[in-house]
Amino acid sequence: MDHDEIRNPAIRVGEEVAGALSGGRPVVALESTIFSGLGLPAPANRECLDRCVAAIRNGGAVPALTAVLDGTAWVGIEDRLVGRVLSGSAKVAARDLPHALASGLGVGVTTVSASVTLAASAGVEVFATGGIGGVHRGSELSGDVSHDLTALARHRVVTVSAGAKAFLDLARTLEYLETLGVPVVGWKTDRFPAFYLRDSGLGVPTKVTSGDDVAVMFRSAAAVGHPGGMLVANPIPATDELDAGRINAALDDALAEVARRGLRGPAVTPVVLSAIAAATDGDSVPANLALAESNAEVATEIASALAGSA
Ligand code: PSU
Ligand code: MN
Repeated sequence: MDHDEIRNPAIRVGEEVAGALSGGRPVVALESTIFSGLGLPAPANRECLDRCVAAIRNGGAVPALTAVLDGTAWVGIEDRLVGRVLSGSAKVAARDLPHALASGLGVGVTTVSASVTLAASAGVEVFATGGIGGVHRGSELSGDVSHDLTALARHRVVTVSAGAKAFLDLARTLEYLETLGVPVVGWKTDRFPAFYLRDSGLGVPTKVTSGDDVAVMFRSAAAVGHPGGMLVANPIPATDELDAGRINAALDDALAEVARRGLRGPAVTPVVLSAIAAATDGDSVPANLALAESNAEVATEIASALAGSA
């Protein structure tokens, strides 16, 4: 790290996003890990981003892709720079942001925790992802609990996801969200989804049926001094859901491979995702794209409701 010159810590809001925010128009933030090779194989990663961006624009909102480029944290990466993000391979969680910015990291792809942190700093209230991180199976020994959960509790941002990553301990993830005081609501359902599946077998405390429902809850939370965000759990569209037996067998195999290779921490997800893709003959990839696009649509409806209630 170069200490001779203390650079100004840099967060840059894209021009279109800045214009929308100052005009009170809806904005939806996106993370970048899922659109990198760490989240999806090329060319599905670009297709996923294109579909999410189109869903947001079709709904009348402005997309704000977050990432770190040359030591600058962007909220609303400009189109000319998107190619660099897609090829990024350094995963940046919220706690990695200080070092990424201070060291001038070339390309850092942001996780949910980093994206929610950046969205909040830029004044973006709604964020869409695929699945959040959470409590890993075996966390009683490994201690592996994603910082995503803490970030949801810390920042006033609505996160829309298809539940959490499929291979987590979902019951413990929900318990942990409760411990942290994060309201969890089901989008048109009272079931907590399991990424590729519409129902994990676990329930959620509250069902919402519109962007307005979420907007009223979010404004109410702020009014009573609630410090953090909310999680909106949106199940994968029924036509894109995978077969439960097949996906669970693929998950078990993938986790066995992770254990055999002794992988831990941030290295786990990319290996599990590619093992699942291989075990499902690639069917997990279109499912992943469909759920991400659906989350972007729901996030846009919520962002529009919030923009109308600001
Ligand atoms: N869910 C997926 N694919 C992913 C992720 C989640 O299906 O790539 C990424 C998200 O960016 C999430 C991150 O924030 O993994 C969580 O990583 P960890 O478990 O290391 O905290
Ligand atoms: Mn982790």
